[in-house]
Amino acid sequence: MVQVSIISILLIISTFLIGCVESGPPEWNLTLASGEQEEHLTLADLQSMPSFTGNGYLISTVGIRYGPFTGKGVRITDIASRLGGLGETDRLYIYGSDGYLWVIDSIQACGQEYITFDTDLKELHNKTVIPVLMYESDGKILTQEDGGPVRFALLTEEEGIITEGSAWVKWISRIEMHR
Ligand SMILES: Nc1nc2c(c(=O)[nH]1)N[C@H]1C(S)=C(S)[C@@H](COP(=O)(O)O)O[C@H]1N2
Ligand SMILES: [Mo]
Repeated sequence: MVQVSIISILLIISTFLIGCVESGPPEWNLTLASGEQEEHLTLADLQSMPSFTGNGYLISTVGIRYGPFTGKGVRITDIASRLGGLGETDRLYIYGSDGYLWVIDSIQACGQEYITFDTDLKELHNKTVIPVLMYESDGKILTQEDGGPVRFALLTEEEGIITEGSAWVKWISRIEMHR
């Protein structure tokens, strides 16, 4: 009797442990919303879309520099196209899973009108950046600490251009088209 209950307790414990290992963290997905319509993209969906690879280098409000590194992701203009395209007066609302929100218009979606600096932190004017949903940094999947699995990023063709960190929305979870 005692042996039977020990075996059943072990069975229950092992089932529980296997359950824990199998469940893991919930799978990430991105909600794209336009009016009443919603679409959900997995990381694999994003990785199968055309990508852009370029230079990433940001500075936080308190002056911490992250980079330089090579970032890879899907252009925000390609995401906007999936949502029917971004007109002159439309806006994209880009949300992090913590509720952080960054709003861009069609000019910013095309990479203009961002604050950029050279490596001496002298402000540069009229620099075009390439805004992407970044899922890779220096060839590796983005960590949670770096805003992964997917972060809004301002990449550049040219090296040595620093962008202002507040646009780099971490833990992207939802993008809404507002017309
Ligand atoms: N989801 C999310 N993304 C975010 C933020 C945030 O609070 N939540 N802070 C922004 C700001 S203000 C900066 S400067 C950069 C870098 O912030 P960190 O140094 O706190 O990582 O991330 C940006 N992305
Ligand atoms: Mo910031």
